[in-house]
Amino acid sequence: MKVAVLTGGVGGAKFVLGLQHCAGIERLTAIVNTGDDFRHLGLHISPDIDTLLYTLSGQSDAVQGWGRAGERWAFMAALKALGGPDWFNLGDGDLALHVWRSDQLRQGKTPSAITTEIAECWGIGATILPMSDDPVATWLDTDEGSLAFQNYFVERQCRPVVGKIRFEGAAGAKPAPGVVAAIEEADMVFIAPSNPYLSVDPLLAVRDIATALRNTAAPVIAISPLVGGKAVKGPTTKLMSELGIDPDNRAIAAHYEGIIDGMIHDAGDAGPASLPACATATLMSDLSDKIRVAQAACDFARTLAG
Ligand code: FO1
Repeated sequence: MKVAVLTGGVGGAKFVLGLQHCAGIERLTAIVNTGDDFRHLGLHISPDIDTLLYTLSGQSDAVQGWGRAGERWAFMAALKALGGPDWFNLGDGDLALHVWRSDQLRQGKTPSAITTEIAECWGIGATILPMSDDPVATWLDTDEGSLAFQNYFVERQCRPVVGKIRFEGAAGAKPAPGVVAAIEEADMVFIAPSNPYLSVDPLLAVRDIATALRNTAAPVIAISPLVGGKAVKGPTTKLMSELGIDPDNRAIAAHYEGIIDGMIHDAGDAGPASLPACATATLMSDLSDKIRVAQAACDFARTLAG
């Protein structure tokens, strides 16, 4: 079975880890949001790609979700002592990845080629593809002005009230090599339980990705990020309220209309009435939860496959 999954952020990475352990998947391709990417201290940082690389290679900080387990922080302490910016935390080991990626980019390699090399180096079986090798940047128009994603998310801790979300560069961005083929060849496609508006919409803003999803004969299933009416982590429901959207699964299904054929949602929440849905416990605390949710998603997708 060939599986493609669109993902971004910590919740998405957990689901992809579950898929990586599911029986019967011979090819797994994760297509990852790069709207969160930014330049910081002269380095190119690609947080959602790195969260997935760390998670799938067993190196992630399980409590934090992002960054590496057992990280050291000598660089940040030295940076702070210099009066440098300390709102974005770069662990010593994590820093090596940003320095390496930035150097490879300067030498003319593409983000997708660099990601493939790192995934191979760390023994990751799944294919990890940035959504595009072209720059796309998520911006939020807020009551504090226009903020780049990481300034909104990390520096301002999602406190500003959001009026509009923009994906700069998306209109002219091409999918990275392999992205469209992974969707076209997949037997099932998943949209991971990532924030629909911040983590998945940048992917859908790349026209050829949205077209491939609309045209595929394979079932496309979204896993709702809501558990008990709230996102496990992050600002999903706060954002939905600010954008005038009811924070429930019906609204998320409507948001993905024309893209998805079904939804997996938490058993504690009402499902959407507009399309086939499967209720299960979707909280993914340990590895067995992640595998169980991923397996439920595969089983449900099979029931929808033509
Ligand atoms: N998230 C935070 O909330 N605070 C941080 O200081 C932080 C640092 C960081 C460093 C490297 C990296 O790859 C990710 C990091 N993240 C941090 C997570 C990141 O901001 C992600 O964009 C979000 O988790 C949304 O997906």
